[in-house]
Amino acid sequence: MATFKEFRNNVKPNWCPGCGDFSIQAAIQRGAANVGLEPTNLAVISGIGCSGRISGYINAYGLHGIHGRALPIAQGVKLANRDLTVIASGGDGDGFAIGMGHTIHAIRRNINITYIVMDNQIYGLTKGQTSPRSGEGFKTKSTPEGSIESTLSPLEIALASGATFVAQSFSSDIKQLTSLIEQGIQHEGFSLINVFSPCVTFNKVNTYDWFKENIVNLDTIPDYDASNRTLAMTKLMETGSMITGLIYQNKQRKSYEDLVHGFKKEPLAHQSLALPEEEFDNLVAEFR
Ligand SMILES: Cc1ncc(C[n+]2csc(CCOP(=O)(O)OP(=O)(O)O)c2C)c(N)n1
Ligand code: SF4
Repeated sequence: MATFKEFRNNVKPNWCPGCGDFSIQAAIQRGAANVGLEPTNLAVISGIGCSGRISGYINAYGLHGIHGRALPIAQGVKLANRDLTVIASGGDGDGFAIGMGHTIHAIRRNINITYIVMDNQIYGLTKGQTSPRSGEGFKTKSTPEGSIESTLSPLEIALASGATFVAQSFSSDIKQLTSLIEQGIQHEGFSLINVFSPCVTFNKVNTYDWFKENIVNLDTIPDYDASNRTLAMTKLMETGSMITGLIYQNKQRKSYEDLVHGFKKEPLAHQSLALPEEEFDNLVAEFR
């Protein structure tokens, strides 16, 4: 069985020292090993951004895609390879700005992949512009007088869009994050894990200390029930989306793959695409 070290490669991340993304990389490697995967069982598909580099830093199949397009690629990879564990990843700009349309439809489609958003509430790679996750009044080069747009709450949107697995964590809480990644991988459907991942270079507001002061860990809420969607929405709204832990899981709803009639389990590349003559004749007869 592979250990987390086998999910390491010899590529040195060029993230800034202290960037939250390092811990997310480590949590994915540990989570993959803990659920018994081998590097050849895993594909990590990412968008563009500092966070998007993650696919190059994990020893697994990987693809560093296009800004905002990690999910269409990841869903295609999964549908062609049902036995592969697929993780999609990228920044809050990637998934909640340019890629938001894909995010909503991937949520409601419910293909069995895990989507890990590295949420630093700013655009890091392009040197610090306001993102949809930035707070109101947030000052950057793109909003020098402070952001006048309201902050997007992607987890509330996810719940409203029919999500079957919604979780949130903090890059400093590697134990919780690793556990959520394991649960996300094991969930039979689309799992969304938003991870607060401080950008130490450009975001001087949402710092490690700021997150520590503002996060509300679900473990501190007695009798929280992650199968109760209304409760999940209420707690998100009450805390300004600052709750961490497993927020909502619906184990009843089947994945897209399980609902598609006749969808074969083996990878497309191993299937015979030849159509027996009798089946061909039947098909033609249907349209006569
Ligand atoms: C189609 C397209 N539009 C814009 C860009 C420029 N661009 C690259 S990364 C990025 C945003 C980065 O922010 P985020 O996705 O939050 O990731 P981070 O760098 O913060 O990890 C933008 C706007 C691009 N590469 N492609
Ligand atoms: S600019 Fe920010 S997000 Fe990008 S590597 Fe540096 S600390 Fe991380």
